[in-house]
Amino acid sequence: MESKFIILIVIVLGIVAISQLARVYELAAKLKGKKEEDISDSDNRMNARMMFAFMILFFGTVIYFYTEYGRGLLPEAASVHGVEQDWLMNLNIFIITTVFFLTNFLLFFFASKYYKRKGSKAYFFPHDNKLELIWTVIPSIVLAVIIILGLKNWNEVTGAPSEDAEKVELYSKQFSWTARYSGEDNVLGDFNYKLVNDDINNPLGVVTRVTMETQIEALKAKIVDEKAKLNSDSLVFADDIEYKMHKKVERLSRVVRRLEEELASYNDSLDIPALDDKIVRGDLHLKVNQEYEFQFRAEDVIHSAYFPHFRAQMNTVPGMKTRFKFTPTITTKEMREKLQDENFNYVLLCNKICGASHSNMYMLVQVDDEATYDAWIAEQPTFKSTVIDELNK
Ligand SMILES: [Cu+2]
Repeated sequence: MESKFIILIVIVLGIVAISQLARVYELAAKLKGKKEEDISDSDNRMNARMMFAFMILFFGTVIYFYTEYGRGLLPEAASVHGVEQDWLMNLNIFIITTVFFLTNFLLFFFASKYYKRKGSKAYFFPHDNKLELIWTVIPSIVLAVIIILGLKNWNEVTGAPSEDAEKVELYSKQFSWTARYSGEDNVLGDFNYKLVNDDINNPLGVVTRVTMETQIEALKAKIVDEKAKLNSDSLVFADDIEYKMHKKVERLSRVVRRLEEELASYNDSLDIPALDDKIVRGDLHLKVNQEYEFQFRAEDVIHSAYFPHFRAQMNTVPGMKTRFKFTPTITTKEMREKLQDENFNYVLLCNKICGASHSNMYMLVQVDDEATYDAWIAEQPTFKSTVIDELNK
């Protein structure tokens, strides 16, 4: 830290010293009666050589950073589409790097080779249709290829899943992820944000008759509570607080009314898909070579579900469902061996700055072989056993 600070000071002072020297040089030239536009051949030659030296330094720095920081990139893609995506990324880097070296070489090489010499005259070259055509058409074709390949890859991630894709919901809120597996039937139970209630262990607002009934009772109790405070003789509130409390009672009453309407026309068969759902708050387990379709929801603000090792990312948005699919291809154990890192773990990160504790919003992801996964999922309790049976007691 300290040494960095000293280096910074040295650089700043160096720049100040150079600019002062240049100023002294200018003043000396003025005293000698030289005009600013009088540039000698030796000045031009000097500039030409500096152009060439700068090019070498510039290229050297770029190569250094490519090799130094190229090693910090992610390990090989651990999903089917991720391999293709990496190929596409490498193609882009290859094109960008080639064009970068080519154009910058021409720029600095020409500037250093064709500097002004005494008696030489610039060649008048205002326009050439052929050249214009070449540098418009070639980049257009290259761009079109990149964009078409990119769209193809995007469609693979967001397209319709195959029949045997397993459905998993990922629910985001400040500042955690909760997963819901769809269970034996591979159908996620319906949800309603009005039913989100941590007290009855229904953090995702899963819809069943009993969760609706319980939530209506809970909200009614809240309303009674709030009204009691408002009508109490011993409590006095400031006007604005009293206004807010009235508003809250109105809002809660509205929610209760809507839920009661929904309950009146509720069909009990809608309970069935929810019963075998499994809510998981610890690590997210995935089976290797199994296609997954993820459904995302957000409770509060926009978050983003980012699986860097599977090359997948999707925003999670309050009030709507988003989705994508991928197939993991390398188990955690295999990846640990490949990287020779005992502690390696796949992760699901939040990739939107969503608030104060954003950096803590992640979930470890375990990619298991079939037997390990099957044993794990069998141990996870169902929504029926953790919530429904409790509420029905
Ligand atoms: Cu977040």
